[in-house]
Amino acid sequence: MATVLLMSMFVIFANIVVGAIAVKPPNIVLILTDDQDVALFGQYPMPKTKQLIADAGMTFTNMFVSSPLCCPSRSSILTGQFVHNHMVTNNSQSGNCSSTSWQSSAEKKTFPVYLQANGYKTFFAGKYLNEYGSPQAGGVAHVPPGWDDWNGLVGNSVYYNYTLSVQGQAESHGDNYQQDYLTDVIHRKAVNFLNSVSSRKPFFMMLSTPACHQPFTSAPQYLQNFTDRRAPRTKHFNIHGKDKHWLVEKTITPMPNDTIELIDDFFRNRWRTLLSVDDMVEGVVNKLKAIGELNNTYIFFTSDNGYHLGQFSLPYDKRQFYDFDIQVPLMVRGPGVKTNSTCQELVMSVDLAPTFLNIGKIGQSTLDNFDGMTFLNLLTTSHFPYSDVKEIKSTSNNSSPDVTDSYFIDDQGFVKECSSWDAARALCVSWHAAKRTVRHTIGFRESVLIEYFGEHVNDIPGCPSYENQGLSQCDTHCVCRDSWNNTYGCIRYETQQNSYKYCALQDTDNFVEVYDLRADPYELINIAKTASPDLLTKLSQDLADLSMCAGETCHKKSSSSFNIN
Ligand SMILES: *[C@@H]1O[C@H](CO)[C@@H](O)[C@H](O)[C@H]1NC(C)=O
Ligand SMILES: *[C@@H]1O[C@H](CO)[C@@H](O)[C@H](O)[C@H]1NC(C)=O
Ligand SMILES: *[C@@H]1O[C@H](CO)[C@@H](O)[C@H](O)[C@H]1NC(C)=O
Ligand SMILES: *[C@@H]1O[C@H](CO)[C@@H](O)[C@H](O)[C@H]1NC(C)=O
Ligand SMILES: *[C@@H]1O[C@H](CO)[C@@H](O)[C@H](O)[C@H]1NC(C)=O
Ligand SMILES: *[C@@H]1O[C@H](CO)[C@@H](O)[C@H](O)[C@H]1NC(C)=O
Ligand SMILES: *[C@@H]1O[C@H](CO)[C@@H](O)[C@H](O)[C@H]1NC(C)=O
Ligand SMILES: *[C@@H]1O[C@H](CO)[C@@H](O)[C@H](O)[C@H]1NC(C)=O
Ligand SMILES: *[C@@H]1O[C@H](CO)[C@@H](O)[C@H](O)[C@H]1NC(C)=O
Ligand SMILES: [Ca+2]
Repeated sequence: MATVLLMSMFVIFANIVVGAIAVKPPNIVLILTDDQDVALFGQYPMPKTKQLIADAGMTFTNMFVSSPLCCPSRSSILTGQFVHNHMVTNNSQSGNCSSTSWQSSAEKKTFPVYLQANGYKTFFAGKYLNEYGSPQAGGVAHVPPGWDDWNGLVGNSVYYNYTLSVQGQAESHGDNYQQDYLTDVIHRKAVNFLNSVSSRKPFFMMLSTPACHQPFTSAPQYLQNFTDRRAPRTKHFNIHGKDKHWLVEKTITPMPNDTIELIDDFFRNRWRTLLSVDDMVEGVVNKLKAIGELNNTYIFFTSDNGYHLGQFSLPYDKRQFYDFDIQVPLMVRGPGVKTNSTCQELVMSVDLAPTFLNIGKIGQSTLDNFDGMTFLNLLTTSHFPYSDVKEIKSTSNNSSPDVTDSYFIDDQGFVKECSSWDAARALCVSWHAAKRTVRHTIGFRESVLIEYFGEHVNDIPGCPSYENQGLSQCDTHCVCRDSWNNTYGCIRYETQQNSYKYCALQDTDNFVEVYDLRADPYELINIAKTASPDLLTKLSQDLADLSMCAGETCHKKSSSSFNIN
């Protein structure tokens, strides 16, 4: 009897041990850049990242953020919630950016809290939320919950002369490149952390770089790169937006020469800062390989919002609802992720948190509480049919290749990838057939919600006539980049048949912009006055519904089938 009991106890014990080894969840690395676009070839200057993440995994061609501004967007990444649920509406504490109210509510339910409780060792380095570390919000002593190893930047992105909160203690940095360049500091801290991880405990690592945000300070060895380049002259570059909302109408077209010079300078400097991120990606991947964890680690690479440089004569910034500001890169590699693959499914920043929890084997009932949905099934190939195609024959016949796209359709209808792009002439000078595998869309989600609250300040330096007018970010000949009434909700649909965007502004005109992105990918023609009333009713109703969703209702509403042709 005793022997039998002992035997069965041994069996149970052995199972637990074997089980524990077998089910150690994969590690996760999230690399989050600041203000890196898709529309202006933001991924182009990163050849090592392309090789080590994109070619080794999956590239998403339809990844959107919940709001095109740092603090609201980052709060969505952390909580997996839309802005109307986490209530971080702008970059100020009064708009809940890292505010005491955020700390006592939404921050307690960010994804690292769940991962840590489920046995992950968690590490953070870099920019967190723009108001993090301010004295009114607990200063550097406030270490956000869920992080075992905390290295949070005080304030907004900078490259030198900053303070980090290292486990709640201030660590000051000056401007010595070898010691202080923030992207490199994040790189070194990440490698040190990887030296300390145990092979028995999974880890989560978030590396949040200042690149390629203002002030665009590159490492000294990269100051001379890209001198021959200039900002892409996209189809919407330096043209006046037609039938667009008030703030866009107020821009100057053609842009003055000094504005264009500034834009070209910003473009080059943004790319230069990304070269250090590229080095960091290489360093982290090599270290993961050296410690034997690379094949059990998912690496996600994305950004908190897009960017524009001269589109519709908006000099520079984000904060608008056009694709250039709301679309961001997303590349993922990891166990079971098909190499060299592309996924066209609509995914969002709010999906990241539930996807991490899914990888961490946290139960579906917890995942259901997030506004976003896990896309782990899209990453691993076993659940869906997909087609491997060597060269993709397009059904459309566009005889003039769109040289502003890294992928374009040649006059025989084949998809080509640009391999050498002449920025000065805005020409693709050589290309090869696109060889990526493309997965047919399965309708993971059909719509995304974007919410934005326009910022305004009273004091407008250099533009006295704009004081106390409800505007902000005015420079480059007093063109303003934001205003109280640049406040909007948008729904963007993407199905196999249709691609629409519907945006409703909360301004004195209740202005509406609607785009048919299949027919008009550059959002040149606002069809709000010409579209069928049925379509407009459907779009505005779906926007209203999604704007009030929470948790599971967001999943249902964003996937509801689209019936209008
Ligand atoms: C991905 O494709 C590129 C060419 O586009 C090739 O050089 C590379 O070896 C491929 N990588 C993998 C992991 O299949
Ligand atoms: C800040 O967050 C709290 C808690 O979620 C919410 O009640 C409040 O309305 C938010 N403030 C703003 C300005 O959105
Ligand atoms: C850093 O701060 C020092 C002292 O205030 C200043 O002299 C230096 O120019 C700053 N460096 C940068 C890159 O801003
Ligand atoms: C940056 O410039 C250096 C020096 O010209 C060059 O060796 C290097 O290949 C460039 N790097 C990239 C990624 O363009
Ligand atoms: C602006 O630049 C264009 C093209 O380089 C040039 O033709 C024009 O004279 C410049 N205008 C001014 C005011 O400098
Ligand atoms: C990772 O690679 C090691 C050594 O090549 C192997 O023993 C291990 O099973 C692999 N793990 C996974 C998850 O593939
Ligand atoms: C595509 O366009 C070319 C040039 O206009 C034409 O010759 C060809 O027949 C077209 N092909 C199709 C499939 O429409
Ligand atoms: C941020 O939002 C709060 C609450 O609505 C508002 O009082 C504050 O003025 C906003 N900040 C800016 C810079 O617009
Ligand atoms: C937007 O706000 C500006 C600044 O307060 C104001 O001049 C303009 O009339 C407003 N436009 C609309 C459509 O609300
Ligand atoms: Ca940002």
